[in-house]
Amino acid sequence: MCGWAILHRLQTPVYVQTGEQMKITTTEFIKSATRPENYPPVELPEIAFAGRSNVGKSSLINVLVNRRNLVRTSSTPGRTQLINFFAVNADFTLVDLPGYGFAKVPLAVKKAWGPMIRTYLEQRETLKGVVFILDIRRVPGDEDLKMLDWLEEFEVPTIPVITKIEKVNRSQRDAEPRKIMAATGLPRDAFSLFSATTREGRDEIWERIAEALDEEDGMDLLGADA
Ligand SMILES: Nc1nc2c(ncn2[C@@H]2O[C@H](COP(=O)(O)OP(=O)(O)OP(=O)(O)O)[C@@H](O)[C@H]2O)c(=O)[nH]1
Ligand SMILES: [Mg+2]
Repeated sequence: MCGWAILHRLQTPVYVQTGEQMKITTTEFIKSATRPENYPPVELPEIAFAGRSNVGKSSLINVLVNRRNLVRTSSTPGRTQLINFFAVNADFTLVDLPGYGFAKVPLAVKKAWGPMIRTYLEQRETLKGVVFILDIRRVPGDEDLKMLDWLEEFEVPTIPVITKIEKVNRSQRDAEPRKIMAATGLPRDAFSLFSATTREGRDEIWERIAEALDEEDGMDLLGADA
């Protein structure tokens, strides 16, 4: 009985708790990196967060792990220019990717961004999925679409999230995502709606992350209608 329980535990990854709430016991900053040789060792499965500068990537991570300031958020867009790795429950890694699209970032930084992100998406063996974040009040731009192309090209399972939803009224909550669907070509059900202010959508995003971490069940949304 006891042996079976242990075997069962070994076969069921502890981070997969679909239908239950994800329990966060520890969250820890591991390191920052720009190049593969500086990434943390290939050990834990990983979920990265991508989106335009100031869209709310760091805020989303903080809400997920119930920490006010694990990841630095900022009203000055373009502050995060490194790939930041965080370990959760010593079980899996969350990665805050530098944002794109901020006009005032120096040209050299802008030029470095593309190869840095492309290389990460292409080469990171432990990457199980990317939470791709869009602002409900903004029609996706060229850089958002380029990011989606890369995710598709490298076959990274993608969890599209529309954030800052508390900023708009009920009717815009229906209307705005339609513009986002038209621009990205993704269906309405592909998107989870989220607000870092009200924490709405948090549990659903955790469920989708758990699914992506569990490789077998992970769903490649972008490839779904191919
Ligand atoms: N109203 C509202 N504000 C939000 C929400 N999410 C983030 N913000 C605010 O948006 C600003 C940017 O948030 P960050 O989480 O720092 O955004 P980021 O995507 O990490 O930005 P960079 O690191 O510069 O790429 C901050 O002032 C946040 O407080 C949200 O759901 N609702
Ligand atoms: Mg940030």
